[in-house]
Amino acid sequence: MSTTNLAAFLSQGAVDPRLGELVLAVAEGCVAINGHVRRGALGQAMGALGSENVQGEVQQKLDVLSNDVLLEGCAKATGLCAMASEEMDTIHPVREVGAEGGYLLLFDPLDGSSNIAVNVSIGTIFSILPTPKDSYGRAAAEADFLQPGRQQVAAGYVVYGPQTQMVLTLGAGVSAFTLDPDSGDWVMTAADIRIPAETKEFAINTANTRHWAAPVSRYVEECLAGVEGPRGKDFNMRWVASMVADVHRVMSRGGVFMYPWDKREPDRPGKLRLMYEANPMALLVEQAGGGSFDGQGETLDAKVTSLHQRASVMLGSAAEIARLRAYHAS
Ligand code: AHM
Ligand code: MG
Repeated sequence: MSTTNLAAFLSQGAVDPRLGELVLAVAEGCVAINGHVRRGALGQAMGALGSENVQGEVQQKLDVLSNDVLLEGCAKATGLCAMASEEMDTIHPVREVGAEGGYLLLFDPLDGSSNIAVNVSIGTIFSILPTPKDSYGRAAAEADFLQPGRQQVAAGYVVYGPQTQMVLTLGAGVSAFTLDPDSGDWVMTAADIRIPAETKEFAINTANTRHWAAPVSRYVEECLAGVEGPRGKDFNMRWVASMVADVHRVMSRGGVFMYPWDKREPDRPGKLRLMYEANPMALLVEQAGGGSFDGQGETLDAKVTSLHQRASVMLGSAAEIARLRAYHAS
């Protein structure tokens, strides 16, 4: 096991020091969030707030607390120009974009909110975009954020599970860091993570079976048919209902994670949000040799029209995503 810590990893030659500083600020914020998560009912962070976010979801105390931690902690990163979050209607400006450009940070501060009360793994998801050239010398605007996921210069998540781990890409491979509870250091515990191409596991909320589109139904039915079916092997189904935990399992041992479009709200592309859920996860999965698909094309190429845009999400092992893509095409 390597003992490279996150700060040393980020200070390697090719990484822009201001990007490294920003990722470290996110990581520090996540240490603070981790503290609140670990204290649970012993602290002040459990329960609902009574307010709703821009998506009309009831906010938990931990959602808002985590958002505040990241807003305050990341603002000190000198290259950061503005932030956006699942929990805020509009962007949070930090400083004007300098002559050499800067960064935009997006996050879902506390993913898997429905699992807070039941002590099941939850997480933080983040995405970092460059400021567009035409923003240099002025304050960043919301329109500056509306870049396809392909433009991300970094993406990651932290899972608050039995261990607290950060999985990170700077656009060239994926590494994992485990938070050492004694030293408070993020210690590199996996480098060049590769998602196995083949799998026997899928993750989807099967309570929505009757609402699915035909290609998704076909895919799941074939998995369920097991060794007697067209796949010729038995599958396992897993659904934590925290995207971070479900994607972390895919990262660790392969599989496919789906929250696809369904017929409940035909005009809504999906439940999950493109910019701070689907895109960062899609970049991580792609960098680990997997694939992503939104029912039409690759998630990372999806056109972005609004900050809180929803997306149909299918990601994981390359062969499974290719199969889902083929089913959607036929
Ligand atoms: P959140 O960001 O408000 O926590 O919502 C996103 C979560 C994902 O983590 C998870 O995959 C999904 O919602 C679970 O949805 P459902 O309860 O419909 O299964
Ligand atoms: Mg979320």
